[in-house]
Formats: sequence, C-alpha cells, structure tokens
Amino acid sequence: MFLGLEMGENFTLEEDGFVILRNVFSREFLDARRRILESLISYAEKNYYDEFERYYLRHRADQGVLYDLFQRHPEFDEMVRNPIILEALTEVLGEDITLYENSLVYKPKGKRNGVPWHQDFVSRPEETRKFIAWCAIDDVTRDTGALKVVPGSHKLGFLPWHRVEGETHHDRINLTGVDTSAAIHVELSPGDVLIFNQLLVHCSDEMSTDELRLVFRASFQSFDEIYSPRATPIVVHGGSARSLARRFNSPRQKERPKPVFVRALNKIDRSLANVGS
Ligand SMILES: O=C(O)CCC(=O)C(=O)O
Ligand SMILES: [Fe+2]
Repeated sequence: MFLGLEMGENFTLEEDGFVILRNVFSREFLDARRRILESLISYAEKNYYDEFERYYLRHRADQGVLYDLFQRHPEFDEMVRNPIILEALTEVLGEDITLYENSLVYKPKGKRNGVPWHQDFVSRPEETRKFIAWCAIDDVTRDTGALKVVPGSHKLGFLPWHRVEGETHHDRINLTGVDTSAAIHVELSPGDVLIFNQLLVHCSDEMSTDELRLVFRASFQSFDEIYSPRATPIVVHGGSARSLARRFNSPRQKERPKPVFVRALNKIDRSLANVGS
C-alpha cells in the first residue's frame, strides 16, 4: 500500500532525494498563469505550426507536455527565478546555477496518462546531476496524478533502463532492487513546490477525472557543466565574475567533451553494434 504524506514532512534532498516547499506561489500569481496555460493548451491541441519550433521542442498536446515555456512566455520567468526555490537549490548545487530545461506537464484528457516508474534524464548519465522543481499550479492529489516517489531511491544511482518506442514517457527503468512498496504520494496544494533529485525513482497514476492537472517543472544544474539541450544555457543564480573566471581558467573543462558529442558517439556505437548483429 502507498502511504500518504500524513506520515511526516521532514524530507531532505540528501537523505530522501526530495523536499517539499509549501506556499511558494500565491493563488493570484497562479491564476494569471493558469489563464495563459489554458489558452496555450487549446492552441497546442489544434496543432498549429509554431515558429518557435525551429529553436525549441514542439508542444505535445497529445502527451500533455508544453515545452520551453520560460523561453517563450515572460510570465514563466518569475517561476524559474523564484528566490525560495533557488535558495533551496543552492544547498545541493552551490551558488552557480543554470536552467537546463522546463515544461508544463498536465494530464491530457481522454488519454492514457499514467507515467511509468522512471528516473529523469536516465539516458544522459554522462551529464552533470540535475534537480527538478515541480511547481503545482493546481491541486495535485492521489486522484489527480500526484507523483509517487520512493524516498531514498536516488542513492541507487542510475538504474538500468530500456526504451519503449512510440510511448509518451518512453524510458522505463528496471525495478529490480527498488522497493516500490515504500513509495509515497506527494500531494501538493496550488503554490507548493516539490524539489527532487533526477535519480529519485518516481511515477504517477492514470488520472480518471476530466480536469487538467497543471504542473510547471524546471530542471537545474550547477556550473560543473554549462550545457543545455535546447537554446542557450541561462544563468538563474550566482554567476559572479569570480566563479566565471574560475571556470574559464580551468584547462580541465576545456578538454572535456561536450555531452552532446558524447551522446552522438554513443549513438554511433549503438548503431554499429546493431549492424554487427
Ligand atoms: O506528469 C506526471 O505525472 C509525471 C511527470 C514526471 O515524471 C516529471 O515531471 O518528472
Ligand atoms: Fe519524471
């Protein structure tokens, strides 16, 4: 059985792999964003061509994901740069933080919208560690697709995974050695934020009601790596002249291959292996 959060709220990023910040955003602030999001969703559902697609990922109304809202709409600036969230992140990432990617995740109506057990960015183990701020715009309860998390599972490191092509959340982990019976639902009120380590094992149930469950998520990393998969890296905290100088004076960083190249090489290795078989 899954336990609710009544069990206690003293979770820490270090021990549990997640932390819950209550009441970070006000109702008024969220209502303004909800109105924007509702119209964005209805545009996305019509599948119109979007000029931004040359730079950013295409919105997927069929999957319940609108990508790169921070870059497209100034209203999301204050969500990404929220001082309470960034302050909490400095404890694990240090002073200097960049935004890695961001999106709205909502459960699309009338679709299979359960999300299987996974770790975020599991296919990118060569990149530096990331933390995700998962911001509830609506009530997120066990009936409306709350995240189910296995406390402490981030300590297992990157787990073996496989890809199910054609599926929305296509990268699935192998659960051997993961005690999913210890999972809990993280229920949130509008304005609450769940911050989690990308390695935290999590999933969410199919949502049966016809309501939208709006959650804005943004992931962050330290200056250990200045790389973002789309557009350009955006510094959201720190970035002082001193830390930039430290970085640019480091010969080791200059020698390090960019993860995008490492990924390309891995892909070539995999396709060569397939040719051989
Ligand atoms: O939208 C959901 O229910 C799950 C999304 C998820 O796994 C995530 O945002 O990391
Ligand atoms: Fe996830």
